[in-house]
Amino acid sequence: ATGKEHWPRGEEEVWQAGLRGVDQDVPSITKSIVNHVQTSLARQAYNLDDLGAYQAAALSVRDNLLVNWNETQLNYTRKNPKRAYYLSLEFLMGRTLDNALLNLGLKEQYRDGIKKLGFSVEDILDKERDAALGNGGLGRLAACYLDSGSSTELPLWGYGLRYKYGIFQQLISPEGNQLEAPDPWLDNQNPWELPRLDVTYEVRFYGHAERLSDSRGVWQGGQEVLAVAYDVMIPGYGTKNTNNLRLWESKPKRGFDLNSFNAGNYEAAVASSNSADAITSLLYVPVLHLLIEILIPSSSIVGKELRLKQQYFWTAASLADIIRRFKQQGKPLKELPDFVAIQLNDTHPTLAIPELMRILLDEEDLNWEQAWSIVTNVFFYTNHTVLPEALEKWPVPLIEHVLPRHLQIIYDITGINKAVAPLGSSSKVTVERKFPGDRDRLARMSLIEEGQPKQVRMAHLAAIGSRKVNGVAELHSDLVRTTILKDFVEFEGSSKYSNVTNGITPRRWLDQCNPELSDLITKTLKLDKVVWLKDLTKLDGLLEFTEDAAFRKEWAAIKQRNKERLANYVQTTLGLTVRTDAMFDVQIKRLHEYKRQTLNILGVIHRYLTLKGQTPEERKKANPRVVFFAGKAAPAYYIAKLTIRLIVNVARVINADPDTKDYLQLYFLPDYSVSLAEVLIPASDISQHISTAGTEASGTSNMKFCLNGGLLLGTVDGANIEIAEEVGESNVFFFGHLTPAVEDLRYQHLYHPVPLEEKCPALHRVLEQVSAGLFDDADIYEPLLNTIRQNDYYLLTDDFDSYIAALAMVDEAYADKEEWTKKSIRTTAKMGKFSSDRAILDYAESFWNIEPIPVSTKK
Ligand code: T68
Repeated sequence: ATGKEHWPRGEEEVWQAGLRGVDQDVPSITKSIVNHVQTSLARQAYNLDDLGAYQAAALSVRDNLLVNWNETQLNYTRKNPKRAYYLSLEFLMGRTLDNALLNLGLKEQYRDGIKKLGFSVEDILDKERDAALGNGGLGRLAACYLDSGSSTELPLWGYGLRYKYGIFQQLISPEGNQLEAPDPWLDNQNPWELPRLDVTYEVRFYGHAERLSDSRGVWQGGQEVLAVAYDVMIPGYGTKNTNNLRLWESKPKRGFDLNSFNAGNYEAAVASSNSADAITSLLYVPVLHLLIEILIPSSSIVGKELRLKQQYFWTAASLADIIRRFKQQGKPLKELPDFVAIQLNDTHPTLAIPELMRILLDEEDLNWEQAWSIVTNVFFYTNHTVLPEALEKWPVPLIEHVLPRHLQIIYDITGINKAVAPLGSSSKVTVERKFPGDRDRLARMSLIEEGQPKQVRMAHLAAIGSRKVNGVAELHSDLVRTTILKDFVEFEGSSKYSNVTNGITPRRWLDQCNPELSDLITKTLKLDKVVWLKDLTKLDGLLEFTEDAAFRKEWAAIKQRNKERLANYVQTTLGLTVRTDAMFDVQIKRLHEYKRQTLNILGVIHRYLTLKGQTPEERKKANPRVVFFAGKAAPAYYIAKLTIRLIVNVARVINADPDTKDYLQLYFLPDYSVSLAEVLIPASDISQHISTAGTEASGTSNMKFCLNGGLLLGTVDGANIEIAEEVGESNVFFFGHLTPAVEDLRYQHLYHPVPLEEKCPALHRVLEQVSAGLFDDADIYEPLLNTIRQNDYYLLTDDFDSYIAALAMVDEAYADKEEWTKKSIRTTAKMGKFSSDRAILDYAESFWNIEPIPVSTKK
């Protein structure tokens, strides 16, 4: 397909010579870097620091990505395959340069070239700022899926928002309080994005909507905001395929209001332009905590409206872009589901459902049945939580104010105005006919929750508007089917409600973060590393080497060097000396009561008190441990912030105690990020995933630790269960009550409470010491301790003893170093299932019906 028709102008040979791509030998690389120093950065060798060298190297690598990106997009345009779009409000990308070098297979060439220019590749890589456009697991999952989409050559694009500020930077005050600072990550120019100032859409807010017929309407007036596209190239591993992540920036449609300006009212002149800019200025931090809403009900109204505007702005711009691309094929809209699949990452993009209905009904003149049939074959919805307080609901008056036409459509979908077809169904089967007289069921299933004010239940809208609904691990998907969406399963049948267990990209989470282990695996498996990194089940070839003492020695030595790398990081960033001959025990994740960092810190205190009560001789038998915590708390989440404060103050006391400091050290590492995870994960001997059973949908860091040969200490929850199934229960440390017991235990707490000193004396002793002021002022932690003493919703009092017993088993197992290393090898060997390539191919085959479209390597 490189016939003359593709050379619209000039001389073909000249074009062909130019199109041969970027030369990738070391001399060409140094030339390209120097060139960028001079002409892109306008600098010279004599004033070039590491940051400048990073920027020039990044621009040089970007040239390679752009060539591949262009070829990939041209290939898609020519072949017109069905495409999938991943709509996510969060993409937690971390750094790009190292990943791009590894995916392109250019790391060694750039290492040499950069060295020849007088810099070190490690120093340069360290200058890059994380792109932290996400909160936690949900955002990092989206980033792993993009890596896998490109690596498996699927036509998959991401759509998100280009926040000016990513997740806040976390500082820890001397008292141990979390302080938040802005993250102006774009202050240094970002070489990884391509502004597409010509790709813009207008997005409307407010105004008024009128009905024109049963299903059609018009929406006019209000505010119009411009969405501008920024494209981020997503290179595949070991392939030229390079997909696109399109991030929208908001911009005022008109510069400023001339009337106000002319009248001398400058503030009013820029007010509407400021409100347009505001839409994409900040990443929203979820406050998954009811209390805040109850205590300060109006505190967040402005914030809420902004969040709703973000969601609509992003879904409207993305849909407009997707439909424009589809229309270029000249096909009728009824074929949209044959060419487009849209995955909704949680309920955040659910407004896409009424928005597509609005486009099809009001702008494209389709009737309700035609439109609904298109919609319900285009969308797919992934749920990431069953915690009731985390399910999204929007007040009806707010939607009515911001999106009046969408509210009408939502009411039409729920059937209030369409008596024959409730729940948007185009068939005659309705909830009312299937369950006659069951009014409770209708109320439970309604998209609208009664109350003051009425609220729209976004999970219900996402479920009924989608072709498939999935949870993110087997247990979680079961809970979705049997709890929050039970009525929908009973109405629609269970085949629509399925599971895709999460995955992680082994490129970043093994090859990039743990290069020595990656090399050892490549050497041992005698496979090209591209082969096993693209088919991670190949890792099980390591099993036969568990009995090989020389191999075990190398394996353990790499873990040791990774521990030293982490200790080195702590020394240079915090000025603290970590002992590296101890077991490294790590818990890193967002701070939340359900994740139970509190259980961990109370366990640490228990260990400390036990050591303190021992003679020096007795202590010598202890397994020395270094415990690491990292994670951010939502700024308004008081209890989570108190937990951080407790950890920091316990650390201060323990690390200074001469009796125990050889046996127990404790660190809270500030400002957790993707890059910090890349240092922590390879260094862990054991990691903790200890949520109350049934609350952690999946977890993905559990997979990352195990892939790097760290063992898992956890509850029977989320993906921990599937990890144990793969690696064998003898290689994980499980404890705690199981999901089915949780409800009964909570009931007992409320109606048959047992005093703590009887129920769990060990925990009682720990709480007494905290209350007595052993670590800080006596009263400070009472609100935190009271969550445990009073109704203990997350069951710390029920699980504490079995948690302490599990910690003891970990100590015992670690005492036999050879046996421990065998467990470590077996764990890595059985992690093949958790590659995000497996997960994305599952979405591609079972949901989206899309296929790999490799860029031909022929010139
Ligand atoms: C996480 N969810 C789950 N949410 O907690 C975790 N929420 O079990 C799972 O492994 C992961 O998703 C991937 O499936 C989140 O990370 C959020 O960050 C979030 C953000 C905004 C609003 C609500």
